Amino acid sequence: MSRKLLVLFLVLLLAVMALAACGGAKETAAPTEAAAVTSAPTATEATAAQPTEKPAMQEGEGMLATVKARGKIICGVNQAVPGFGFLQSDGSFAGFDIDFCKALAAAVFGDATKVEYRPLNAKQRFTALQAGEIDVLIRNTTWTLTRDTELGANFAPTTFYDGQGITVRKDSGIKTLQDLQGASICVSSGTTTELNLADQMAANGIEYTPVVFETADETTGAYLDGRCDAYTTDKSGLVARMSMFPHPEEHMIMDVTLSKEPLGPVVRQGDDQWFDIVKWMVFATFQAEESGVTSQNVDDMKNADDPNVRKLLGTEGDMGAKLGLDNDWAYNIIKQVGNYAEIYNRNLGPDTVFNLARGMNSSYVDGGLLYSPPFR
Ligand SMILES: N[C@@H](CCC(=O)N[C@@H](CS)C(=O)NCC(=O)O)C(=O)O
Repeated sequence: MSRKLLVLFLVLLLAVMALAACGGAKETAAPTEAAAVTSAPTATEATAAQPTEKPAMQEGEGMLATVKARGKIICGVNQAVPGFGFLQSDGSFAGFDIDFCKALAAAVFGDATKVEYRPLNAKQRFTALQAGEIDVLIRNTTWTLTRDTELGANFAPTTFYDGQGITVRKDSGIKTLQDLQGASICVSSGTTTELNLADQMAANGIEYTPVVFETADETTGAYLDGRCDAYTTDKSGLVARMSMFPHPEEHMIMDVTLSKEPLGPVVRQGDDQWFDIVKWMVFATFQAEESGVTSQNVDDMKNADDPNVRKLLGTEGDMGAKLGLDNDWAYNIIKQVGNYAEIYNRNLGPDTVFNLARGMNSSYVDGGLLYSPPFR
């Protein structure tokens, strides 16, 4: 097959896949192998940022080399969830997930600003990842077996342990799942949310009508317009979106959790070095919190006696070189973006409108689930 024909074939294949993804609850995306080495345009590009000088993935080249040659990381993000991934009125992106994009840039370039953000809705994200349009997806994405296998994704450590919840109007009288018998429920397509809802309602024998939309704006807009009795997504998303409601005090998050939603960064399968870099970028933020290293004291901590801290910060050993990075990669993350607690508090902590309790998202030393393997 000539190159032209091959490109045409891939474009058609991706277009068909994108259409299929719009169809229903089952999650679909292009086969990884065909898509991973091409930068052929897909349905996602209509809403994505302008094409970059260099596509995300070059054939026969590792991701780290590709990213370094380009001079920035292309991070697939959310633009509609305040506190996590949000496009602000000045055109900049902010949030917990956004800070992990910055941390990756700090690790790779020693400069947290070297990021291009690609806003993606739920359905677009895996196609964009597989097509090589983004280097990493950091967008309230749940780790599931299907995504880890059939969707050709590799999941870095969970950065936010979440669960699915339901928002209703306080005056609706709805309190339990059973109260949703016969209700209409607004939900976003291409999400675990849509699938969990179907499973949980069926398991509990509750008849309901899903009212499905592509974006958070449409989903919450329909709920606020009274087209649904309830609105469901990750609890983090419920809190985040409620902060945008005209009258948040009229709504409440029900005391039910429909699922486990471990959220974290995702890369394409097929590049172990890049996967390692993204994993250890996350671990560096966990370890820094555990060891008491912050953006404020990181310079002094370089001279700490603790061998773990010395290795983390590159005073001792060659941890960076093992990842293909400079030895001050983790120092740069902590100095420029902060440890996990700093990232959490900046975006979601007591001084924000969200004021989310750390709960499971605490270090294991504080009874939470965040645990870094040893830096050695
Ligand atoms: N964590 C779930 C849900 C993630 C998700 O995309 N949630 C929607 C509902 S709030 C969202 O963020 N939408 C933002 C948008 O695309 O406008 C998943 O990975 O499937």
